[in-house]
Amino acid sequence: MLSAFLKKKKKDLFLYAMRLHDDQLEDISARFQAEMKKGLSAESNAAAAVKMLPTHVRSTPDGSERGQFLALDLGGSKFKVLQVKVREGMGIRKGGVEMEEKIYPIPKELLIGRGTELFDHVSESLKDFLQEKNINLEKTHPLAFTFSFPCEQPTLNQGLLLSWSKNFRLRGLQGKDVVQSLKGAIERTGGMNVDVLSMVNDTVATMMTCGFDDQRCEVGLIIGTGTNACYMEALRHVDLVEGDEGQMCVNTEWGGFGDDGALNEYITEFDRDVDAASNNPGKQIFEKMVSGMYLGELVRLVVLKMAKVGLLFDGFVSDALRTKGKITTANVAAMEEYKTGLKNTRDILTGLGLTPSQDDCIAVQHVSTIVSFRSSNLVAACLSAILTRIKKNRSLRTLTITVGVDGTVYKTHPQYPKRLHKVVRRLLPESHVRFVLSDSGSSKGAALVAAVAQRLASRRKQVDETLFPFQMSQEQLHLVKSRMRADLEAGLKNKNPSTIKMLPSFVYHTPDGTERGKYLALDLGGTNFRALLVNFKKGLHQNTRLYHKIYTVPMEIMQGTGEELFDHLAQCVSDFLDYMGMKNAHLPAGFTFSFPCEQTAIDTGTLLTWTKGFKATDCEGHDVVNMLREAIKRRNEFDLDIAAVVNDTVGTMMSCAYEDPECEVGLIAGTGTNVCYMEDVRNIEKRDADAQRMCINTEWGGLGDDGSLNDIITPYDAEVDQNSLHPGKQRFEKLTSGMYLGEIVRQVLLDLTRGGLLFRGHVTEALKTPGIFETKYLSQIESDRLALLQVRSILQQLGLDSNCDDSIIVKEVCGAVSRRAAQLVGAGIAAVVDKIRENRGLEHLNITVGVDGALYKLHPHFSRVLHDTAKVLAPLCNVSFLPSEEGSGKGAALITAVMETKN
Ligand code: 0WK
Ligand code: 0WK
Ligand code: BGC
Ligand code: BGC
Repeated sequence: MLSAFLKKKKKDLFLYAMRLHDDQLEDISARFQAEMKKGLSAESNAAAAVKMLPTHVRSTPDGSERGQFLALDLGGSKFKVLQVKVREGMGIRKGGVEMEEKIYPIPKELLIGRGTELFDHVSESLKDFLQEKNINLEKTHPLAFTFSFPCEQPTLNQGLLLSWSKNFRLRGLQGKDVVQSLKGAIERTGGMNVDVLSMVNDTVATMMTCGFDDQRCEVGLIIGTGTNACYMEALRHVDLVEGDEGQMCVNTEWGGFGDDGALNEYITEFDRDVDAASNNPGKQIFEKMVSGMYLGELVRLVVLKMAKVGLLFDGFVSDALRTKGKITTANVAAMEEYKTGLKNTRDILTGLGLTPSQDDCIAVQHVSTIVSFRSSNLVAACLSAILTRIKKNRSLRTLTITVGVDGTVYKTHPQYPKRLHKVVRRLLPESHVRFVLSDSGSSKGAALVAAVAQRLASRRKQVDETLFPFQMSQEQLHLVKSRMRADLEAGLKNKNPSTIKMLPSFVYHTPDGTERGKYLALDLGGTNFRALLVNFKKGLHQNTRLYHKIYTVPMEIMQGTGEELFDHLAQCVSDFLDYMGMKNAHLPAGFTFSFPCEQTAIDTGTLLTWTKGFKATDCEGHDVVNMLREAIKRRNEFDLDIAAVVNDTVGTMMSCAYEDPECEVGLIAGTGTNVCYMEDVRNIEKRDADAQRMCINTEWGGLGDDGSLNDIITPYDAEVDQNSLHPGKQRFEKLTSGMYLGEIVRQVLLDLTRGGLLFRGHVTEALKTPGIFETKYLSQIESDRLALLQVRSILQQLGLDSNCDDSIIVKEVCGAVSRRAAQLVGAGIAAVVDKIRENRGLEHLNITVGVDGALYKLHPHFSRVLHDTAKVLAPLCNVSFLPSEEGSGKGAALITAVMETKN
């Protein structure tokens, strides 16, 4: 007989391979970190053993979840049907959750039958639950589905089953959407209305359940029949999901760790035997070393081998000991009970038809300890890998986090939790890891996910409803085109006033390249004033020399007296002439004045009405050229010969026509919006001239001032118009130009925030401040290159504290408002070029539109949407758009040059 000591030695040897030392655990942790990376990255995910499945759960509970939900909890040791009331309903403790549940056993044969049969059983159980709990069968009940198997989820309520695991091995569902299968079964059962809002893995549901009471809970861990973990990963690392802002919960499916051989040196012969005898050999290697479905079997195989080699029961082996599953994980737990462990071991072995000696019992108890110790050690190693990754993601020195746990092994095995906690803390000494047991199963968490899904879905719906009026249908755009056309026609007629004034510009030709000489150009645009010196030299165009200086026009000047405004302009001109050293040059000047002026000649222009941000007094009805001349005279230090005053659209057309002779339309999409084009004189009733064509400044900004656009004007537009300097005027401009788009966005954001859909419903002072949302922010926010992070920092600058969902919605609102603006301008252009085509009786027209304005030039999408819309609405015109390089000032100089050569 072997000496007891030797025997003991040999026994220990047996289990030597199962004793894992910290350096081995650190090695396993490192390997698992590598596996996680592989699973997260798009190019290596397909071959990764650890699948790292995105769950579309983007946040842990934030206290706003509420609602009543049905819940199904399928895949663990017990299939449960539940009703979960979150913070709602009678007698609920403030902020509490009330649950009613019923466990429905699943007949064994169903676990290896057809998938549809299992879901029929699930659905019938659901119906039984509704009837038993007298839950109204008519009402549609939102349902949260916990399904504890690896599923690829394109969205929160879709789950393509990748493979079965544990003791489930059904046919016909792999690769299928299990939510559809559930819906199909519920339909087949009939008599109940259920809306499956979300499907989550049990780890995710467990994390959410524990996150309900502990905001720090960002990891979900199951050590039950199977084992698995999930955690909140930075979205930028989840390649399979678009977006890089915020977080998303990833279901690691760590049960598959080792399926690619990564754990081979830790696999013992017993593990191989368990795997070989399992219903999914080669799969879930890590799970088979750790989880409740296999621990008992591992112990049995070890004890069996030790008995066979005579180290136990004097070599006697009973049939029961040879029989698979005869030692359960519950037995293992019982054997490790503090006080009763040894007795339990004797009873269990006796139950297996063995007559164990005291040593045998101690040895077998020891085997159980080693096997379950290894399990908790392996879980600790992989858990510390996850926690280390989270720490790195957030570049934290120390991590304080909570892990939500569930599962029979963790819940019922006496030593397991303590051992696990101890090893995790030993592997991560500087972190503070709290473990919270999920006291009521995972369905509370599943319901919380459904509540979030419900809130997101309702928010989505409300945002879509809010933004729907901004979506222009082709019909609506065609209507706008025909209304624009009608008012262009009406504006040319003498009879009745038209919303579109169609102002003659007295410019009859576009440049022909013969222009020569030095000219001054003054350019009062929407946002600033520019003074330019343009020198047209012999030879090619690019020989034009141009110097300019930009001057701001302060608000108080824009809205002061006319005298102050023109004195300001004269002072800027004086500064420019000093700057150019030409105080005494007495040059001919062209004056671009981007406001509606009635002209009776090229060098006079009576301001009809201010627009945009201007409201200077004593100007409307006055000749702006005289007012400038007066101001220059008042300065009495230089003299100017203002030879022409043109609208900025006309200046832009001329400027671009200098480059491209086909340019016969000038478009401004800036602070304001407007277009001019070469109209046939025969169509201009109010002005006869002996030229074939004349450029008409349409002032199309006024379209709709007679209510013709009321069917597309939204309440937000009406609000912006009411708060504007010139209510009721320039309605088309107020739907399309830079001065107003930011305000429209602000009104929509205000409304969404008041509706609790944004910024958590906090209407900040910032959001109530007119003009705070400058149009430049739209351009920045909508740029594709800009991650949501930067959107948030823009919102931050505006004093709007936002989360990632908020920034997504803000970006959408900006997009809806700017897209509509570009489409409407596109419809306007289509009306203009089609008129020109018909004026000239052409089947097909090639034409170029010269464009200027910050909105067109700086907005990331405006110009493309404008081009596409014009193309669709004027298919018989081939319209090219030519952004003006030097602004309309050059155009004014060109016109002046034309005038000079004529005189
Ligand atoms: C209870 C949870 C369930 C999960 C189970 C896992 O409610 O979602 O699947 O824990 O533990 P098991 O029942 O497999 O031991
Ligand atoms: C630059 C032109 C100017 C015009 C302006 C419009 O030179 O005449 O008024 O573009 O763009 P905004 O400055 O309004 O964006
Ligand atoms: C499944 C996981 C599940 C785990 C715990 C594993 O077999 O693949 O999806 O989370 O068991 O139930
Ligand atoms: C003015 C037009 C100008 C346009 C673009 C509008 O507000 O009425 O004259 O062309 O803005 O600057």
